[in-house]
Amino acid sequence: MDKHKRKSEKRIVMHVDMDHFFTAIEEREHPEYKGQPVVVGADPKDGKGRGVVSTCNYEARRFGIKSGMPISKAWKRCRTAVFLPVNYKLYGKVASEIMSVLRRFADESEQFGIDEAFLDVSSRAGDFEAAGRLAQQIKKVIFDKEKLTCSIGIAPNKLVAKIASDFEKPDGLTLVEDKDVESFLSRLPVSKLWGIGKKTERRLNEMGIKTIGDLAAYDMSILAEKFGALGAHFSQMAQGIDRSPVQAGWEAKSMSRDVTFEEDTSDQKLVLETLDGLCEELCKEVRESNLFFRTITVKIRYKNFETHTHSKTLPFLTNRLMDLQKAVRELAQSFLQPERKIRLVGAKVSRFVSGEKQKTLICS
Ligand code: TTP
Ligand code: MG
Repeated sequence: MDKHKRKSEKRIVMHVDMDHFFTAIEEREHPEYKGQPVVVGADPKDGKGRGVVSTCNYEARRFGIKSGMPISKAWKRCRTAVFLPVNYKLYGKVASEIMSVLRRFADESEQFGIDEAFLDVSSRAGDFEAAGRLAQQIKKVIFDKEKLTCSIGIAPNKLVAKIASDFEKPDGLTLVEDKDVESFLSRLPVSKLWGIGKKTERRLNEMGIKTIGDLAAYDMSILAEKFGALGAHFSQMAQGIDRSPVQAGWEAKSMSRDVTFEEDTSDQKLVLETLDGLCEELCKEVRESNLFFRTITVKIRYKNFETHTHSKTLPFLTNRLMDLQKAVRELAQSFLQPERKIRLVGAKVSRFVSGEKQKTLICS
């Protein structure tokens, strides 16, 4: 009992995140690109290209290029960059090799995105010093095996570990022990916290809350008044409190595909058929990963860049194309307006469970 209690009080969680993942793999495969700005994403077509940047290396980031930016804008910022198409198959293969290495180093592991994972190393490491040594070892094994660097954050929970892994990127290692959580978080902007996006950040800034320290010190009852149940959650996060477990079986947080049309379109048939195609690609990826999903999201970006998403959670887990296409078409119908031209459509699946876990769910 005592032992249990100690263990749950003193958690040591690592967050491992690969550095500029897609472009790092491209540089590894093509050493001649090293040192040059490299961008992976849609075809820039001399500034006329549609679609977005998936990622870029740190040399390209110096020109202000970043993930999600229109590829035409990236091209204007650095015309001499090496622009490459996305090679999902290769990146997926490298990611699964890295994940299998990481699993060996953890009591529990949880893949959280294509290039990131949480590792619970509480009993493996015992204390932060040993966890630091373990992290160095992980970095070395990944580099020796894959010739890729990663950044690691070590903290008492997932929330702080994830912020820590981003703190000294690239090739970083940041340890935040229990006693340092408050001072580590206090000067960082509130946008570093999970779920605080641009809109919420603006609202908080208007209330005079800029840093996580400001948020931690803010009157909880006012936060609850302004943000409802989320208010208390924000306050907890700001104090560095997060009890969510590192949970094996819940693999990548989501898988998505999107397409930017060559020309903005109001052709509803084309939009729906394009979504059908995206569903096929997604389903293939989900099945190859031995996963099942429940939540489906459709994204539509209109000509003026106004972007809407609609989601639906099914009452069952599935990986059937039919279920996905039906849900996606239903969700898309609510966006389609004959007079509005569409620039981009996307489909995403989330709330995964792995095939292994699905079996236990069915049996139990
Ligand atoms: P990230 O880990 O967010 O980014 P990164 O690894 O490229 O760079 P960093 O060193 O800052 O971690 O995402 C992992 C991969 O996911 C990234 O290489 C490309 C892909 N990705 C997209 O395709 N679109 C996006 O908007 C983002 C953020 C990532
Ligand atoms: Mg990364």
